[in-house]
Amino acid sequence: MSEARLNLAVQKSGRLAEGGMSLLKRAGLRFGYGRDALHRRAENMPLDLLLLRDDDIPSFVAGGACDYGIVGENVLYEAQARSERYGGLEVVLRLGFAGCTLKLAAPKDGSVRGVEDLEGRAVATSYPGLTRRYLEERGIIAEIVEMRGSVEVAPRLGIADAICDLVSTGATLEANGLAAFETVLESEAVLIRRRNGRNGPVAEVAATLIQRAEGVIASAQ
Ligand code: PRT
Ligand code: ZN
Repeated sequence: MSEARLNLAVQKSGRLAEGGMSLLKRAGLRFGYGRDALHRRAENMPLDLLLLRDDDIPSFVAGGACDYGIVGENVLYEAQARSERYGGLEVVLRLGFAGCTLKLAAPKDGSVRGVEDLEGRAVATSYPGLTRRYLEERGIIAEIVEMRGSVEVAPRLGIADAICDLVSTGATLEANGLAAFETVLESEAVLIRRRNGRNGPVAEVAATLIQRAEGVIASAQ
């Protein structure tokens, strides 16, 4: 019955989806259809995938709807910075893909060159929890402007003096005349779970999955 199957949350589509599915397949899992578009059923292990927006994965795991999840550290730590609800989540394994860095950046030709220049200024970001905490720890009081996307256009439009956004190649910053001056967080895809998750057969399935994933990651290095 479904009670004895492990529920694993993965991103439905996006930068984590491909790497996540590839890892699971290299770990030997074969997937068929699930009972609806949200689910996929492993054919050779008692495991079901839930296909979700990455931002929803910490909620599903914290709430118990999923036992494990694959998510970026940026999304996990932002959730934890915002709410105590996520305090019971832990990283089981770093997965070695979807690497990126959350960085503070500002217009190349402007007056913001370092964190201390942000005092009394506005910072646009999709990561208000991590950004606020980073600045507060350094004694900087700045206005945080929360944006869901296109954060890099905020300085040009006069909405903010700086941004705090994910960077991988740096091309987006460059194209918008921005330069990074501080690293807030190094991130990669991780496997997460609740600290007090289900025991019994489901925990045994999880242990097998983790062992196989470790093997795949080690052989890729
Ligand atoms: O629909 P859903 O909500 O699930 O997906 P999404 O659009 O929120 O996420 P997606 O698929 O874009 O990213 C998922 C995860 O991939 C992120 O949470 C990170 O953990 C990781 N990741 C790795 C990145 C990047 N690299 C990245 N470069 N996520 C976003 N970016 C964006 C960044 O925000 C900026 O706009 O790419 C741009 C910068 O890239 P460069 O190469 O120009 O520096
Ligand atoms: Zn998202």
